[in-house]
Amino acid sequence: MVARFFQEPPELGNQWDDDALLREYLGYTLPQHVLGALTPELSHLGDLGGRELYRAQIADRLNEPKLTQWDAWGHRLDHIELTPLWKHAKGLTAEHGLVATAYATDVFGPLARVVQFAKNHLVQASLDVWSCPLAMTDGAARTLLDSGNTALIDRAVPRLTSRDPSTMWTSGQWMTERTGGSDVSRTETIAKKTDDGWALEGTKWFTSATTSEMALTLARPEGNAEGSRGLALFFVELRDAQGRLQGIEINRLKDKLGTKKVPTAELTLHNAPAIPVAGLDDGVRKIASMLNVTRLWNAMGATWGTRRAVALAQSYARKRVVSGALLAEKPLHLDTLAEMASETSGVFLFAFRIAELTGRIDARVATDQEIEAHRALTPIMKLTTGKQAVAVASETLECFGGAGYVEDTGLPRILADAQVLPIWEGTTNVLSLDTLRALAKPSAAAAMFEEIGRTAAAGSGPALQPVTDAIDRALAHAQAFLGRGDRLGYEAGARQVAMTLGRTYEAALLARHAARVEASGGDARRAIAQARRFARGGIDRLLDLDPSEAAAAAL
Ligand code: MFK
Repeated sequence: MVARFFQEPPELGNQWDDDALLREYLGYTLPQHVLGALTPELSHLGDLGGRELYRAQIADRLNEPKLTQWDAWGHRLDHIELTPLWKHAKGLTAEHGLVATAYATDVFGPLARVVQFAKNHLVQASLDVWSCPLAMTDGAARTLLDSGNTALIDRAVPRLTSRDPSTMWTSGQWMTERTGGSDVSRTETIAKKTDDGWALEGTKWFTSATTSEMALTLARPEGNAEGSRGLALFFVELRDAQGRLQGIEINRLKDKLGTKKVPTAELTLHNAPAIPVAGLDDGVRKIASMLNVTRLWNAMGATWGTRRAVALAQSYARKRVVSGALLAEKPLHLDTLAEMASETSGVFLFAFRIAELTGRIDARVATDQEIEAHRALTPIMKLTTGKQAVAVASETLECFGGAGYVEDTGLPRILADAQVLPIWEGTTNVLSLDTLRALAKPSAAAAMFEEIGRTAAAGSGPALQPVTDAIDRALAHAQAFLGRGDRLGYEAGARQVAMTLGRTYEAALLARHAARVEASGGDARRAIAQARRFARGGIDRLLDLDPSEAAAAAL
């Protein structure tokens, strides 16, 4: 009889039990009684994320949202039917407060965002980018609260933060038009004054999660000046009391590389009723609260995406035999996994540190310096972690050889979904330029360098000395770059300096994490090894090239 070999697939366990980094981090970040009270819920979510929801996600693989534009009798419907897992996810969101927890500052104070994202971290990788509507829902709640518009706050915020699935709303964020998603100043949608308010006329080119109950969007009130200052921020309720879309047609769903379960649509707005959120101009500045929240969610997407990728690769390494030994026993494969795991820990610590700062700002206890550091570090976080997520996902597929390229293993989806992270919510280059704009304010630059320096100082010790040295060199290099006078060189190096700052901060956070684990009596060997590896792998990305060289090499 011929021997027949079948490879065991990777397996996931309880994602709370299996995630040492999350448990270590929460162990020193949350007060003991808070963590103790939360642990049963975190363990339950970890079990769902690694077992039931992961199995449902694999079973749901071929389902996609479906748009039905017309009924049999010619009525316009524009109904989007969501996938089964997404329908289930709404109940889970309300029950566990995946958005609402951020607003429970009465219970968790400034740590509400840490608690919120710890919960999300345990389930979102199994929920097919359901994080997209939640990001926008959370961003909309924050933006409305910041706007001071009490009528809209009363109407929408209790629904956006509801813990009851029958009353919970999600929100869209409609910024991108055919003129572009990066430079929104050319937005063509017009807001017209009507007898009883305002109505929007235009097209929106990328509206994610179009099944939401409301959206925040930009439009130019008739007669306003061109450019972004002439744009206003509007609140739109998509449906009337009978559930019919109000002045909105769904032209089609986008045919995308990944995020297949996200119903991303092209819309036409014709007489769509809308309410100004905060005056009739400066819409970009007024939607900035939303951008900062959705960028945090984006980095969190990188956090749970890389964590899932590495967990699968680690499981497989313990099952797959190659040339007489498990992959987990092969030095070269271990070296590859070490790289992936160190990047993943860097992503985690960066995103959760910004969650801490966001929580302090939300709870109104942040210092001016923290607010300025948060402003500069948010685009840096988003652009750094987005690129890391793609690199880790790509390496994960390679860890599985051919199986990583076969759709029904569920693995290619990880790469396809990761690839959106550097694109939406501001591309790497757009955010690099935003970083330079933020750092042009001397107090913001000082606050950011102070934050990185203080973090690095908390991560010192003999084993961490090479990390400290690498951080010092990279910071000095970045500071010298930011002081340069030539405009072209400054712009050409924007990504290099932003990436250097992002990776240097991650190295500092990794070192501080190792020191904290050690101080709490834990086994810090993994954390120290990751910090050292990360710093040695190259955190300084500044090349010091003349911009004319880029021009010569580019085209
Ligand atoms: C898993 C996670 C899922 C997440 C899913 C979300 C799906 C949603 C899909 C999408 O909608 S993708 C849309 C992506 N598009 C963007 O994210 C926009 C990218 N472009 C930028 O971010 C540009 O930098 C920007 C449009 C903001 C530039 O526009 P402008 O008009 O040139 O603005 P400018 O002059 O930089 O800023 C105007 C004001 O806003 C300034 O304030 P002042 O008027 O007081 O000077 C800025 O300081 C302020 N501002 C801009 N960005 C800010 C900000 N303030 C705080 N934080 C920021 N991030």
